[in-house]
Amino acid sequence: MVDRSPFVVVANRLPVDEIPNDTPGGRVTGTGDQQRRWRRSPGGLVTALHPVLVEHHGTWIGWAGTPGDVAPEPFELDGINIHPVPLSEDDLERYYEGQSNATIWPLYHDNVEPPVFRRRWREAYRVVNRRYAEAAAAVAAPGATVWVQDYQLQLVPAMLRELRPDLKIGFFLHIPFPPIELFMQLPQRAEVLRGLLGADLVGFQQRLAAQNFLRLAKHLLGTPYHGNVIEYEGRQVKADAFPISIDVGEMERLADNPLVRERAKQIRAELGDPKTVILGVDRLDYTKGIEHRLKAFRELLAAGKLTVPESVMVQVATPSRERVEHYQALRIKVEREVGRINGDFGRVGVPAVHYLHQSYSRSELAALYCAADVMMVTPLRDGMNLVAKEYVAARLDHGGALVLSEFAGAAGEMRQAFLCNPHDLDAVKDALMRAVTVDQHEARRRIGVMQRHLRRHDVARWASDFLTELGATS
Ligand code: ADQ
Repeated sequence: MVDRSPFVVVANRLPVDEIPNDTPGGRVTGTGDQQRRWRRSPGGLVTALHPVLVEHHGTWIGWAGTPGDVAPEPFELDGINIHPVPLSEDDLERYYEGQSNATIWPLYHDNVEPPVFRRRWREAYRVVNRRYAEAAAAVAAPGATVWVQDYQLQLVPAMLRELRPDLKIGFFLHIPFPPIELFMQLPQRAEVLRGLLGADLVGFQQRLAAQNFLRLAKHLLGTPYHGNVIEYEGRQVKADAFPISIDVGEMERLADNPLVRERAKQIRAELGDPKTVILGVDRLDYTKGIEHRLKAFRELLAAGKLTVPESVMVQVATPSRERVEHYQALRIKVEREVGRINGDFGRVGVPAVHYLHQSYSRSELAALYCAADVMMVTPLRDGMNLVAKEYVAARLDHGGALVLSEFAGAAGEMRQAFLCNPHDLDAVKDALMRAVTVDQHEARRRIGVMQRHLRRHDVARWASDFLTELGATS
């Protein structure tokens, strides 16, 4: 068992992946039948928090990725104490796929798909949130700082405060926070709101989300607020915006690697050296606007404004939440649209859309970014969207153009993108055509401005801004 920690991160998932026992390297835990091998999973959040966790002998609490009633024993990996919490198959179905991803996720993303409400999912959400809160209460040192992450764990702050009033508790929501009218649909609404109000600081991607939260608290619980501070049960709860970012240095290093640059050239060659490569990279999620983007491309081909093989689209759609019904339906719709475009506009050996339902390494993603003339990021609603930031950071050559939805949090910072309303197909087509035809000088200027912004606002700065403000709360 690890010592109690002065800094604890609580997230649905641990920043580790279990790898097969015959894989070389990795951290080995247990012996005999119980032997397991672990590797740190890539990701901006862990990269940003790693130095803080190492410096403060910190602990990360979360699920290790394999369902079961018993979690692996806590262990240390790369200077971080890893504290697994168990999730059974039932928990995954009800708390994770159900309440988190079929109720809260669509509701918080403007109801772009209708949320599903089930009483047994709500109960599971409560039970699992309590499990995470109890784990945090057990490992946090007196007066420790605990940082709870995201929509799966919105009840944890209040549960934890009840168990450990001595702690400093922060919460960050990675997805949008909806306006009052939508939030009010949630059957568990007051409980969720009170859950969040257990924190000293509630962080959001955008100012608008923080405002939604302040107004909601007043509307639902009658709690007054001054500026961005809510008076709640004799405490002060602060709500503020902390737009998340990426590990800019990592993406720049990848993009500068000769192997990645070579791979980017190879990708273009494999695509038949077209004049224009249009790229989409998303989790296969109905919030990402993949269908809308494909439809815009199809209509431009039909109108002869774009032609094959001069223009090709590459759509990478990472498999995601495959057991949730909305996601199964989306996959069918996207694949039907890709088939339709290729049927109408492709030729033997020359498809109009290359569709890849696969996960890629960071270096392959960087190569794709470097190979693309136009990156299309067109979510109907998105907390931030890191792909937009990764693309810009990867373009050390100052090449490329970004088409970006106004409904992505990233649009608040990346004003030099070709912004569009993804619900308006003509606006998407117009933004895509402007990006395809923009003159080189103008394109370079736009990417340059956005890169300078990103270098000053990377994920380490995001983490330190949040933790500094949390430290300053009374
Ligand atoms: P996501 O909805 O998952 O994140 P996003 O911000 O775009 O969306 O992050 C996706 C990440 O996955 C990126 O780092 C991207 O490189 C990676 N990725 C995508 N496709 C991949 C593939 N095929 N193979 C490998 N990696 C792939 C949620 C919110 C966002 C918010 C983030 C962070 O929905 O709005 O920006 O959290 O807060």
